Amino acid sequence: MKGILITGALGQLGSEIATELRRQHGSDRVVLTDVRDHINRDLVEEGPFYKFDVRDGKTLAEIVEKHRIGTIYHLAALLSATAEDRPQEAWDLNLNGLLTVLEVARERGAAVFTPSSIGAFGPTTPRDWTPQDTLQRPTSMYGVTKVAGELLCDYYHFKYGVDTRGLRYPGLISSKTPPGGGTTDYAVDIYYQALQTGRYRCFLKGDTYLDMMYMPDAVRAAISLMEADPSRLRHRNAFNVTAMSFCPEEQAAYIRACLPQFEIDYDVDPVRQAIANSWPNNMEDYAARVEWGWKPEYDLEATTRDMLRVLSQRLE
Ligand code: NAD
Ligand code: AKB
Repeated sequence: MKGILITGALGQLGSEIATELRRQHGSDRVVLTDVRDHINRDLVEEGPFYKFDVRDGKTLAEIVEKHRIGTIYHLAALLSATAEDRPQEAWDLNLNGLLTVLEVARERGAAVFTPSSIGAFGPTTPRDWTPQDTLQRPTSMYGVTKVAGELLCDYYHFKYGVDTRGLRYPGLISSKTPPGGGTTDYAVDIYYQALQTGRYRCFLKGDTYLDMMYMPDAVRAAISLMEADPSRLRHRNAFNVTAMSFCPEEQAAYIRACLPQFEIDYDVDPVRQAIANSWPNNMEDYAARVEWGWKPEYDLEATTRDMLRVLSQRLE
């Protein structure tokens, strides 16, 4: 069987996809790559790891050849808040990084998974039950790169036959690796602060609804999509997937059910609030359910209980 390679493997999503793929296939068969190597040292040390910039196509091609890679999970990117701060850098990494991966995949016959995001939608997109196929005119640099990336992946599929697949992830909540510069980061930080200080100052308004997903569902979604029967896929880049939609006030209420003294207040960041205002309140994910059997397992209550359980053990 061919190997699997992950770019951005030490980040929030990569570290968890890496752990699951190595559990399923063995550490030697899952090659991790990232531009940094000082975090998640367990992953760096337990199997093949290469530190390089994903835009270095020569190095990537050599590694793909050496390890007989059949599938690339391409996760190296700048997220929405960082991208808005450094838009030119975001364009360069998010699109030239993707183009580099697609070119190597085309030359070596590898399949490519690339996450898109709720950020691929914009203020003119229907905000409630956002359809799979709809207007996409995002106003953030992150969103611009995500829409362009979706189109580029479809192009490589139709033009060159590369097996490209992707998901429009909502905000991801996880306990292992902290999030890396997104608008939905509050939904993770709130659990750490609830346990450590009993209070949280939120940078989004309390009534801002956004789609979210707990990491075990996000990992399962990516792997299921890459294992799906291609003849059933009418869409490819990228499928809406969601598990829950809530606002900070509601999340605080669920935390209070476990930690009654918990308090939240607000100090709104206009940049991240503007990004959140341009994203859907909640998406429909019917195409993913029909075409490859997507079904989430964690709602807000289950996510909150599990996050508080895992983090309270870790922070002891
Ligand atoms: P992250 O910031 O946690 O991880 C990204 C990783 O990419 C980091 O480990 C970083 O070191 C690495 N990286 C950065 N620049 C690089 C370069 N030049 N070369 C190689 N590696 C580089 O991000 P994440 O949350 O894990 O996101 C992964 C993907 O999922 C991204 O495409 C992101 O847009 C998408 N996504 C994430 C979320 C979320 O809530 N986390 C939601 C929707 C979509
Ligand atoms: C971000 O907020 O940038 C990410 C995302 C939803 O794409 N979490």
